Amino acid sequence: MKIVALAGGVGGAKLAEGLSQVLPPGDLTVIVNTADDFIHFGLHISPDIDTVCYTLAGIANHEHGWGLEQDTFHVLSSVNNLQGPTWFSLGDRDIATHLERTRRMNNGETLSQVTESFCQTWNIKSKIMPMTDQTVATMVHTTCGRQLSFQEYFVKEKCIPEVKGFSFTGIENAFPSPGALDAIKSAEAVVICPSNPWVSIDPILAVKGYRETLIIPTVVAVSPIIHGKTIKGPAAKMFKDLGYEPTAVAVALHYGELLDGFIIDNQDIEMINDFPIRTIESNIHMRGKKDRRRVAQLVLDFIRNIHNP
Ligand code: FO1
Repeated sequence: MKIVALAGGVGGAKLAEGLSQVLPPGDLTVIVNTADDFIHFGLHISPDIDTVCYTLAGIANHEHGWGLEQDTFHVLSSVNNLQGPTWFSLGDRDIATHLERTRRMNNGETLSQVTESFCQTWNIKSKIMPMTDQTVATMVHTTCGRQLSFQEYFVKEKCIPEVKGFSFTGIENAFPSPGALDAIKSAEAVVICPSNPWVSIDPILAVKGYRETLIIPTVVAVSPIIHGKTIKGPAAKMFKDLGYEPTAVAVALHYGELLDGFIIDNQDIEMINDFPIRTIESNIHMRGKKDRRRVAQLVLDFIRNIHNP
């Protein structure tokens, strides 16, 4: 069963890894948000691409969800001694990824090409592709009138400023990565991972071509909100800041007509009749590898059920 997953960082990576466990090698394509990418110390950092790759390669830091397992922070500590910026924690081995990515991109390789090559090195069997090879940057507009780059908002300011909206700089000149639309057209289904709808999935959908192509396959989403909260990240706070109740229903309404099916947590069972589309409930909290496999299997069974009711 050929599946395309749309993913952001930690939550998306967990389900993508589960899907890679239950699907035959090569049947999974993960299209990853790159609007969190930024240049830091002159290095091209692609946090969500790296989180998805490290997770599928089994080398992600379990505690944080991002970065590499057992990494050290000697470079960051030396930068600190020199009074340089340390708000973004780059591990020593993680820095090698950014150095080599930047070197290759400065030599003319695209982010897709670099990602494909890194995936081969890390022995990742699924296809992981950036949403676009062009530069797109999420800007967070705050109620006090400031405009922050995503990592400034997320890491430096710890998601504290109240949000009034988002914009994606460069989106009008962005195109889907080579092969991304073909993967969607030939997929039996597209899975929207439990990633942040506002800043992980919306940037992907805003790249011209994706939304129109998603009309072709069956599209199912897994709720990133369980019982009014997100497992990780600011999605629930963003819904609140923007004037919505942070619920699984709000997520489904946000995606609207794009969806053919939706999966919510069993803690939200009381709202199961409030959804405008076919919805199932289960335990969707992914604490470890087994959970990711279980939720991925649930997603595939749901898709089969939509295809053969
Ligand atoms: N997130 C943090 O909250 N603090 C950090 O210092 C941090 C460093 C970092 C380094 C490399 C990387 O690939 C990701 C990193 N992240 C960090 C996570 C990242 O900023 C966010 O998870 C994503 O952008 C949101 O999906």
